[in-house]
Amino acid sequence: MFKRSKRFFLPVVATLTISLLLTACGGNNGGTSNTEANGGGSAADDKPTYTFRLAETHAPDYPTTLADYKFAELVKERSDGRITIDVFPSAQLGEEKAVLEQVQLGAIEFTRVSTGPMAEFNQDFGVFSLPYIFDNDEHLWNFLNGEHGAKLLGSLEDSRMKGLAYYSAGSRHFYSRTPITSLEDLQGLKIRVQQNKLNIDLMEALGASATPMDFGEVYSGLQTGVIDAAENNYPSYYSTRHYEVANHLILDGHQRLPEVLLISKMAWDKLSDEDKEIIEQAAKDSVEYQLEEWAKFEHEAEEQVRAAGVTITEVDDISKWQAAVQTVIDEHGAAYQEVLDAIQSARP
Ligand code: GTR
Repeated sequence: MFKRSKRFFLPVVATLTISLLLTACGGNNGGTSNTEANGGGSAADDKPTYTFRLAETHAPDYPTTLADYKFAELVKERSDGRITIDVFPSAQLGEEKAVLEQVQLGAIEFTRVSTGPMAEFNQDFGVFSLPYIFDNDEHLWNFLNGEHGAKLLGSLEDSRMKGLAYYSAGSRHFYSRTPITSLEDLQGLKIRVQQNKLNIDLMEALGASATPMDFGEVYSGLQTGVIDAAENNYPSYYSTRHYEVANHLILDGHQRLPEVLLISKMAWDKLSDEDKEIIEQAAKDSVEYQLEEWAKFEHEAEEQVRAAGVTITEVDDISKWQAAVQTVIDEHGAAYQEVLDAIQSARP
């Protein structure tokens, strides 16, 4: 597994900022400068060629990154080589929140992100951050594959993005530097959360306090004690090596946040119907592959952290945890009532 590196992240961000400024100062007006540079009918049959960028926070061998590569490969193949999507893993183009801002501006064309930080860009996506609303992956996928899952992806157009597909991310659990074997052990802990306001209320309801922080800062945050704990799924816990610095895990499964593959609306609006169809279909066709890779890696990640000696506690009675966070549902649930009803009826 690769440990996320920030070494070449700063120069990339600086370059991006400069090119954004140049764009704002009267360069091309679309933000998809590669598109402009390479487009415009260079091919014999007068179809445009494009080179796009896709930002991914995870390491090159992580299941979402593998799916990004698969997606890019399908697009290349089906466009007869006209559309190239270069995948930039390991947060080379920035952390998720910064990337989403750039996607809105059209400076980055594609990204794969978690629905956690998406909530700050499109309130509808906040529903996924509500605690304990899905029983298992089957429940989640029944919902995602239904009418409301598609509607949510569609709603991204209001946020200057276009949702292409969901990927799997299992469920999230707490892990800490200090032993956590019960809800009581969470009391008073400083817990890193994804940048999303709902998470702040959620941590408070559990008796802890939330520290929003970029994903790439969590390892050192745990190592130096800036935070006591964090939460994520098995694959992220393993891939980032957070288990080395926070080796107590409690399997409460408070959130099941799917991942989203999306394109900037600015890039999308410039595409021909034929190219839109190629991209949408390739995204859909990459899902099965992601699910397979996810299942394999989730299993491997669990085995590896167990082998590394992490203390793992199963929660016998989750109703106590659910009762503790009922205030969050009471406070935020009304805004999502229709979707929550759909989630309820997607229960297998
Ligand atoms: C992971 C997710 C990442 C990132 C991360 C986080 O599960 O795949 O995209 O959002 O969580 O906690 O920041």
